Amino acid sequence: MNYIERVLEKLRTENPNEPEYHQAATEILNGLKPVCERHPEYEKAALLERFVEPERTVEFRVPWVDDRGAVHVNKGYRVQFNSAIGPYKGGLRFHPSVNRSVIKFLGLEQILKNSLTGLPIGGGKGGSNFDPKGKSDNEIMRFCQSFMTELYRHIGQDTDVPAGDIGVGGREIGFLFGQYKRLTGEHVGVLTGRGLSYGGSLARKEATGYGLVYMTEEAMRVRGDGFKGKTVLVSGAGNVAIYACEKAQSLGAKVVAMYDSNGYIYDKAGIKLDIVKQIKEVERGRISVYAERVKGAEYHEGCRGIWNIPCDVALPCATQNEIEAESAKTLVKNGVKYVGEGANMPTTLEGISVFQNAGAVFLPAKAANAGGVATSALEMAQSSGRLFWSFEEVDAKLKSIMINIFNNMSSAAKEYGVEKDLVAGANIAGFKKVAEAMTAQGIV
Ligand code: NDP
Ligand code: 2IT
Repeated sequence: MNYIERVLEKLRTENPNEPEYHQAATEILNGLKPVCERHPEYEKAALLERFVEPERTVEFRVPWVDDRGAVHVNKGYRVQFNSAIGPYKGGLRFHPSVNRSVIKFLGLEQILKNSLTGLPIGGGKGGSNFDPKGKSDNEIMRFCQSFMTELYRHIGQDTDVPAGDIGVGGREIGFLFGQYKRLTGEHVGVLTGRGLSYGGSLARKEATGYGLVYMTEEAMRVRGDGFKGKTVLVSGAGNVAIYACEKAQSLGAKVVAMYDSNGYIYDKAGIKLDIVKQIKEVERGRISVYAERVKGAEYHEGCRGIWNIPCDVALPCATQNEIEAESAKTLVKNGVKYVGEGANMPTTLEGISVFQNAGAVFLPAKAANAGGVATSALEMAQSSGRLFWSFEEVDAKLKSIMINIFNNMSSAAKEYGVEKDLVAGANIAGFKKVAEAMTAQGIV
């Protein structure tokens, strides 16, 4: 067994029943093979063993009372994975599927994603198996207050800075921030994705989706191609999906389908995004309503069917493992040319191989969706400097960060002899800086 196989074997044995964590670690470490061959000193320093082990995992009880007076208890998590290059940074996810494995896969990915941004942020992630669906604003507030009543002692503007993820948007960040401030008395940049009236940054809301499209556009540009006239599928109908759709449309693409966890809409004439925003951002309703409001649009129960729609570009922006091998094969058969991952790990390992073997351009999540956390880091900079930048300023920085990441992962892939493999390129480019910082800081 070589070094990487031994590390993966140890990880699987010591962390049984954590399939998402195993999947992310396998993808990352396999991509690092050429780096470890070039740097035998990493094995002597057990660098990979340290890299895949969180510095700290906090697991806690979150009790709360619903509107009828019934008491509920959820699990809360914060995994502080790696602080080699900066304070822990990463979102909070509220979704019934959240468990230790999901938070650890997200945290591990986050280390390399944050490194790729070029900004000084380490990796962390957190969340709860709380299901926000169907809850009143008051229930959401009470849950967030209870969650923060434990979390506040573990975070800080210079130690660990959470943000949003699935189920955690502007409303939740507001409630979480209010409780943090009440407990500590400090109005500081301890959370990002804050509202504009209390320390947030312009363009943070749009950043992940816009960033994804900026990177995909760059991948097209170097091939003499562009979004104009392209047919695009966007999965999800949340924060990332909506702003990916908006930017792709503004570049002349036709987005024909989106979904939420119940089913997908197909609008041959092109999605009317103002209607999606009204349903999802204002009414917090189901995407099925779109087909009731838009003539000619179809609604289909179930999500997977979306990948049967022929397209040039697929932008999975909902959740992990939404594209498995079968869906990837269908997309390839129907002529997909670009796949940009807006969600974290939306493609299975087998699905990635299908795309790469077919010669589709595959932009991996840790690079393609890094625009969100990069703009969070810009929000942190504005908080520390007591500054407020214009939308144009933040958006221009975001775009240049995404193009830099694209160039860095492409050249890392080339440098290590895996030219077409941007998955390996992203892992290598992200890991180099983390490895250097960990090495410089000794065995910690
Ligand atoms: P939101 O909660 O705003 O939206 C999530 C969307 O995905 C909803 O439409 C939701 O549908 C759908 N979805 C969630 N789980 C499932 C599921 N199991 N099956 C089908 N659909 C599902 O989250 P975001 O848009 O913020 O996050 C989407 C993805 O992007 C996640 O993978 C997240 O980790 C990643 N990401 C987010 C960033 C950010 O800045 N927000 C930054 C980088 C990555 P429903 O409403 O029915 O649950
Ligand atoms: O997955 C992610 O990068 C996020 N959910 C955003 C994290 C952040 O700190 O902005």
